[in-house]
Amino acid sequence: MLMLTASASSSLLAEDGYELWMRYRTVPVAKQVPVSQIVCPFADAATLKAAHSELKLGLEAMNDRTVPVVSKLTKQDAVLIGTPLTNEYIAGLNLDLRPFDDEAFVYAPATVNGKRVHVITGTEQQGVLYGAFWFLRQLQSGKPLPKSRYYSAPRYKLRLLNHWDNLNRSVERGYAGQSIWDWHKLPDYVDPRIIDYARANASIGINGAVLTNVNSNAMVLRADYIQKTKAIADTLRPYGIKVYLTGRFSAPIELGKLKTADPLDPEVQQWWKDKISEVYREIPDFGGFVVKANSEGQPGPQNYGRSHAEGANMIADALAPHGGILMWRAFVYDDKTPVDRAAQAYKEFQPLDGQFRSNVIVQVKNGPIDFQPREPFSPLFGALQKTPALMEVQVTKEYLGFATHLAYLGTMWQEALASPTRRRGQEKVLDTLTGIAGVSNIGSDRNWCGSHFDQANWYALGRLAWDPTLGAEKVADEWARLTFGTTVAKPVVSMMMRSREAVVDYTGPLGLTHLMATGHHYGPGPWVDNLGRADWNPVYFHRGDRDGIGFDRVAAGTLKQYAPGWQAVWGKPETTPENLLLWFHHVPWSYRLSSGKTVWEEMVARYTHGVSEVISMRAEWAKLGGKVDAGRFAQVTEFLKIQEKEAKWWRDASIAYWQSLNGLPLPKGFEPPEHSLEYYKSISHPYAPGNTHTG
Ligand code: BDP
Repeated sequence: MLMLTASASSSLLAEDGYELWMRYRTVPVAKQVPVSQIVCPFADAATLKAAHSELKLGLEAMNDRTVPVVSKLTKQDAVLIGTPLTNEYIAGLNLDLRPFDDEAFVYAPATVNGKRVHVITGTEQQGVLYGAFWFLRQLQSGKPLPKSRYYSAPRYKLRLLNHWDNLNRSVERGYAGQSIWDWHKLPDYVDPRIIDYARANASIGINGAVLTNVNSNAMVLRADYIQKTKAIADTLRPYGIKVYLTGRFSAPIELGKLKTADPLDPEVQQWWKDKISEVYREIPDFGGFVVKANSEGQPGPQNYGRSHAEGANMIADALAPHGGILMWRAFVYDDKTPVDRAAQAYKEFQPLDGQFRSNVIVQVKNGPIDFQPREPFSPLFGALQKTPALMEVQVTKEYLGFATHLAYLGTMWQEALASPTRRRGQEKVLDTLTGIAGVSNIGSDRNWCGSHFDQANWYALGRLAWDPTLGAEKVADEWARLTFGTTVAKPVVSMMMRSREAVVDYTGPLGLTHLMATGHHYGPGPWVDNLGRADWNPVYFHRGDRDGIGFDRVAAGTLKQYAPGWQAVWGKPETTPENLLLWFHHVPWSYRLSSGKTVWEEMVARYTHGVSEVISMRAEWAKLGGKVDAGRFAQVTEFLKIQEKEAKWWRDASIAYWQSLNGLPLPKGFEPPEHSLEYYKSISHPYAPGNTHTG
């Protein structure tokens, strides 16, 4: 097995970020937790092996001494790992684990045969592995070990990464190089990096990976590709990570040479049954499919006059005998331009509630439009009462500055997760979910995510899917301690906690949305009005003109999709929180806000504030020189410089455009845009990364 090189005393040598948050560095002797041996009698069981290998790697590096893996307890300060069935010492302790979830773990300090030991156990090996990572995290981040039994279980069963990776290794909306799945060399060669990918995921509790793009390719279901997927599944299995694929609805035509993909056609149904059985013959624990149907040109049941439920149920029926699940995406919009695109998902899916098979899960983006820097939560959360829902968030920063902008997304996801639905008592969005799926930001770049800080978003996905009540700040603190070290955690967390709001401010304050340039979505394009469909154009979303700005979603009827409690809050501009004002209302430029400023004055102030936040993040980071290794320090420094330049670009281009509509002067004390609107409109980035969308 490939192991990361943990260099004991090199904390200030240039690092490249490959180790992610699993940087095991020597702890000062006075702060070390002594560990003499790892007692694991069933050392060859695959998942236990992953657990003891990780403990050995981490403990040896942190304590700078050898820690053998043994089957007999012979020394003080041993770590005992295993389930009661695989470790007799643990069985002897008679810990009652029966009610526990099979992924839960227990840590208990104990005395066995007169020796002080740390016990890491669970009913299943998977829990033991999670416990091992937790134990290392505690030591690495300088946190004390609990003095009595500690128990942790994941809140959700489904904690998934969705890779938007194509079979040619390009990654849709990927800013970190190529896909980590090297389909061409698979199955004969499996890049050892996949093991490190698995370790990283297991360390934060992610238990499933959808390998392929939602804009899918039927070929992944061809026999030779099933072998390739099997090779990945075999590699991820010891780490408790199941493999899923995206299912192309028209695969029976493209691969099976049938004339139709109509879900009610018996031949089509048989094709899916046979194909799915073939997959399960090779990969008995295959997780299932994600399907994007009748959305952005993808085929689906509506092509045959059938509903989303009829389409989903047909594939779900074929998966059911094997225990597979179907995640059917609610990100749909039909061919006609709607009154409000934000209303589409609810409009199509809410009426289908109750019509889906029990192994169908509707996968809903966190907001009603499309991963924008700020949106209210989707009205489908809480409205689907008979259908399980999965929240889909975008870890890759398509709309928040690609890899170069520092934007910690934990705060954004927390905002959605912690929102009350106002439908049933104290219910929050997080109470309505069966899982969380994150669109991956992982690629072949040495640092995995394209930037060091973007690793935090991968980390936060796993941690919040394990426990959505953890809080973004706590997660940021954990990540910062593990990734940059305990001494710099405070300033790093402070940068992270402000970062997303800074992006909101310099790209679209007060609830503005969908203002980016066409296709690649890099940089501002609020003026765009010439795309094939009205609801692809930023002008459709902001509705700005000479007199006012904002989308009146009360008049559009969209507000009615939310519970009456929200209708009361968001129904009037005066009661709507200002950060969503222009999302729900069209107001005159002269509309006054609580600050006493007009909407126009407030917008200019916020755009400007967004830029100054980046300037201040740069200053905060600059102070960490010498406290963070030179390699990562330099890259973050350069990226923050890019972010400042681009934040100013967003601000200036947006202000120039709004002025061209409203003809208003800039409020006193604010710098005018550096260039003319024509200049900003002329900027083009034909080769911006991640733009492989062909749908
Ligand atoms: C949009 C992306 C597009 C995806 C789509 C989706 O721009 O590349 O295919 O989401 O989620 O935000 O299906």
